[in-house]
Amino acid sequence: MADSRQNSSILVVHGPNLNMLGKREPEHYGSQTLDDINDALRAKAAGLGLEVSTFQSNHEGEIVEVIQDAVGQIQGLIINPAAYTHTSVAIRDAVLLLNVPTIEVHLSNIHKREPFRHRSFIADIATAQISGLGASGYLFALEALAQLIA
Ligand code: CA2
Repeated sequence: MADSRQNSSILVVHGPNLNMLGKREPEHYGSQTLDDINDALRAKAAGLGLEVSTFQSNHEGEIVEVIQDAVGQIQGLIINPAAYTHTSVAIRDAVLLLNVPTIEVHLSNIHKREPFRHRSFIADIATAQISGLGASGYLFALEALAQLIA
């Protein structure tokens, strides 16, 4: 008999400049590339019975659109809005449309950096924030989502 169970879908969104990971500023953001992080997420997801799709954009509107397109399609969101963390009401409003467990991830500890990075437009609508654990933060976020949506 066919197995009708489907893997839960997780969307991972990376904001502006994160396509430069591993190429500049390793002291802040580590030496792994974005492809390394996405590959590690896919490998971990397979073991957790989840499906991960990843998206990176340097454009606020594209991020809003990918989140809108995910409404009703995903069971969890991992988002590092990068600089838009500190500025974007539009991404906040899009995340609110989803109504799924959401983990905000930052590679660096934004609370130990410049004051303008301390404010997040996502933190109070996210389930949790992981900040300062480098690329591992994304994997911890995936584990957390696996438990939250089990
Ligand atoms: O720590 C994080 O993950 C941040 O979201 C990264 C953003 C920064 O604006 C946030 O305050 C904290 C910046 C991403 C820039 O990524 C780069 C990667 C390599 C080289 C240069 C920039």
